[in-house]
Amino acid sequence: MPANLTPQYFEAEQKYREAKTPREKIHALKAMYSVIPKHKGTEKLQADIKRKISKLNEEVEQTRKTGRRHTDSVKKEGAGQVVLLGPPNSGKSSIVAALTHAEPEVAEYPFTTHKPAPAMMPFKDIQIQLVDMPPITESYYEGWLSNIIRECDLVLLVIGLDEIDPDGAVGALLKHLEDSSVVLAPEADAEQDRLDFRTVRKKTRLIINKIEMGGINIMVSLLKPVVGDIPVTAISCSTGEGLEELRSAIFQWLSLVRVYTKIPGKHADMSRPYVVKKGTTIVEIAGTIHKDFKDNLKFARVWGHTKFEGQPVEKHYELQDCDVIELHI
Ligand SMILES: Nc1nc2c(ncn2[C@@H]2O[C@H](COP(=O)(O)OP(=O)(O)O)[C@@H](O)[C@H]2O)c(=O)[nH]1
Ligand SMILES: [Mg+2]
Repeated sequence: MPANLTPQYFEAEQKYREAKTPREKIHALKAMYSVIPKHKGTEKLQADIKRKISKLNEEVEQTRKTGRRHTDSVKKEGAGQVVLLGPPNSGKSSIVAALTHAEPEVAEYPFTTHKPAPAMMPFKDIQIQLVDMPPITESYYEGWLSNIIRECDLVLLVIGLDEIDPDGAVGALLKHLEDSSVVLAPEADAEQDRLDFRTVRKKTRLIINKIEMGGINIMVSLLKPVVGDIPVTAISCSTGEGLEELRSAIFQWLSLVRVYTKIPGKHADMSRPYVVKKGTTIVEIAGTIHKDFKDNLKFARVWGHTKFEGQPVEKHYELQDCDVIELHI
């Protein structure tokens, strides 16, 4: 029986042939499997793909156990994980040094940072994790970087005003990521659109560093064709300009709200907020506070963004930043 393979299949197969790391190969094989016409004529091929995937999975697992790789993930801590990407010397480590208490190596020679380095950025009463990453250039990219980017909540794409070939450098970076099925975009995919072996879109902001050097407008117009609608923020780690604004912007970009709880008749506990995604409702947060609360929530009162202090709200009230909530079970 003829296989009748489609152009999509051959395209996916081509990607498989080009894939370098086991993870990239698994990814490409999954894509092949998803587009292969499912009928008797392709049964052997389907089985073959599945066999290859499971063999590669074993390989990845083995490497993970023996720990030959740097790391394929950075343990998430705090309210959100933000990954800094860019060509060498753009100022990624300088930003992390300025916004956290970490002391990453900052140097004028490239490739100072060669493994992901997480550090905590304080913002008001919460902490956000920044992950300093090795640089990405046309000729330098390691597949494991994309595994980390895949998991993060926000990407900061950092470029310095002294970059000689900014559109080339950013273009090369985006190309490497796209080859690993990661697309940098103004907004992430909606959760329900995200499929296992589909490309992920990561929410990204372009950070132009070293603005005290001048020439920001030219830089923006050079980068526009490459980054499209990704919004731009300008800073200088040398003068400190824009750094505190960047700190709060990161919180805004993560779309988080801080919520405090209060027991009836007592003062609110302002020591430690719950941090949840914007759009989370009161019944959803009740479920995270205690699993029984979700089903037994009678009503709630809110201090903060409601019209009246302590106003009773319905279960689907969307929490706002700094709301104080009192759950009645
Ligand atoms: N003029 C200027 N130099 C900067 C600024 N931020 C960082 N640098 C310098 O740029 C070089 C590379 O910085 P680094 O943070 O190591 O870049 P990374 O390779 O992206 O981590 C260092 O010499 C820094 O001192 C800035 O705002 N203005
Ligand atoms: Mg660095």
